[in-house]
Amino acid sequence: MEPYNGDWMRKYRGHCKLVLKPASTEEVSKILKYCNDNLLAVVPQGGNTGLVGGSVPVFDEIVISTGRMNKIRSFDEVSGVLVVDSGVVLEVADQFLAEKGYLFPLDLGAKGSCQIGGNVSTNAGGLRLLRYGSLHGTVLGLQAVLPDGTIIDDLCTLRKNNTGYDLKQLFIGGEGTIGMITAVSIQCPQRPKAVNVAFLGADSFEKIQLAFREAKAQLSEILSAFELMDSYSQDMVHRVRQNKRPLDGEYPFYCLIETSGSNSEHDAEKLEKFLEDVMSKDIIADGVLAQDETQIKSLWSQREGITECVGHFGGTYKYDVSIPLKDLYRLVDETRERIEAAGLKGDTDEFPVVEVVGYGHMGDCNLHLNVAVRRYDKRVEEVLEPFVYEWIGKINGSISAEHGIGIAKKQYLGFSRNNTMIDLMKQIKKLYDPLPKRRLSSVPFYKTHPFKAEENPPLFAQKMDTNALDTAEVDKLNENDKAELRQFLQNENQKARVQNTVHSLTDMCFRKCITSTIKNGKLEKNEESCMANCTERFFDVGNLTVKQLQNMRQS
Ligand code: FAD
Ligand code: 2HG
Ligand code: ZN
Repeated sequence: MEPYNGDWMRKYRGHCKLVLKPASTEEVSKILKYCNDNLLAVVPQGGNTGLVGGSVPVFDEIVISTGRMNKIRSFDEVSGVLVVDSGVVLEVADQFLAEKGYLFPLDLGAKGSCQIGGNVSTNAGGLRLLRYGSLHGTVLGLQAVLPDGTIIDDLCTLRKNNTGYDLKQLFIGGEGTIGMITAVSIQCPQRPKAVNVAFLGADSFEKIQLAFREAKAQLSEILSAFELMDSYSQDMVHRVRQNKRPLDGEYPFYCLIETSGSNSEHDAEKLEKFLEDVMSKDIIADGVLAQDETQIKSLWSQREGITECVGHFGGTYKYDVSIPLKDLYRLVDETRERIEAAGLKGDTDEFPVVEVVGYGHMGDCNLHLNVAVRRYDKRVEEVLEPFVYEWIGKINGSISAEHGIGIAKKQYLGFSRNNTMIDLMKQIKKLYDPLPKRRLSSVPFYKTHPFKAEENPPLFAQKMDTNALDTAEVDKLNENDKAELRQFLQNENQKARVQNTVHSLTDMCFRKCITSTIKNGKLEKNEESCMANCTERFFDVGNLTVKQLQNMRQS
């Protein structure tokens, strides 16, 4: 159960006891209907690579994992339209397309684990949005299941379809809050025959902006990525991997430029000319061009590896934001200043912060501000939040450029969306998931289902016990083993009963004590002590009753 209960950043944690792995849309429909009728909370989970805690069962929901829905349904080699189950891993889809001369129009560092349902649900942006656009444009159709089990079949494979509201758009980036995506049809471009990559160093962020402008002008239609990295992020990669740096010198800023076209020589020539030009104008201080596939991979890994290397020391506070280009890096500088002024950053273990780094999809005005920490620490969080969100709010940026809201940013939505919009979102949520009376106020609308109802908790444990045994296998055992198994099952059943009691007790106390919105899965101080009191009193009563019964039996 462990991998389903935690997230990639080791920041969010749930205690879910049941993971369901449907293999078809119909099975998803049956599960959701059952959970809806019985007020059981669920959370959809794909590859669990999300960076805002949205896929983690922080309210101990049932996890519905899409991993077994992993079929490529169809591919039209003329139109380039691919239809896949939501549990197909992104890299698997792209490899399938490569054999047909096509490309998946999304690429990102987690491609080996993330799934297409998760990508679409988060409206992931990734490394080539600059070239292939957002999933809001490339996804042509969806199959999804609403919380009450209703199947929405909209697996359209046509580009043009102006027949009323485009309902699929609500599921793209909807983070599973209004239903589960079970299949996706998507427009895929031809795989470029020629890919070239350059890695450049510059003396200032202003110069990187100039380089971006020149790249758009000179490389125009073949430009497929323009990625920013600061020296701190590259130092991290170097420190963790101990590898050779791509350039001989060290610079405050770096960018990775990729071109994708149909003529390798022509594209390489264009990129070389561009490089000569920006170096002669003193925009770029130094640069290197990849000579083969291995070098292309190695340059990309300097950029794609940042997330992993930054997390290497223990954890990362992540801010995935959209900011107008001219102000983009200022946020990193100001954040670093604040962390240093608070005395939280240093080289030894007593300091929680290792480094403050900035990088991202410069071509899309999307900055990733990462604060690498040795451990998650309230003092660091207080310096960062709400500071970062207020900063973004003031310049009309977006507090989530591509990772979504999840559990991490729910309470900060107001910095990027006004009340009218948030109210509309809540109404949409209610329309698709209408259980308002039974929902607890403390459960965010940014979750698929309300908290599970008091009367239902024992359900899971019993179900798992009966399903776990294959009677034919049991018959093969000798008498001793059978007796041992019986004893084991008796113990497990007893454990399950205790767990169920604790579960219903937790639910009851939860309802009584938790009145605020939960932030990062943590409770307020007064809520914590109320929960502790409530559970302790419950056990006191239990103990007294047992004692009283024993006394009665003895007398
Ligand atoms: P999960 O993490 O399992 O789920 C994400 C959210 O979608 C959750 O709210 C979940 O409940 C919901 N969900 C999942 N499946 C479904 C479904 N079938 N129906 C309805 N809801 C569902 N993101 C970017 O945008 N760009 C990047 O460049 C990028 N790079 C990354 C690099 C690394 C190393 C890592 C770890 C993450 C990166 N991410 C990036 C973040 C992440 O959003 C993506 O990895 C991916 O889109 C998540 O897919 P997943 O299958 O892992 O979804
Ligand atoms: C990337 O662009 C991803 O590499 C992850 O979106 C960003 O780790 C992050 O903050
Ligand atoms: Zn990103």
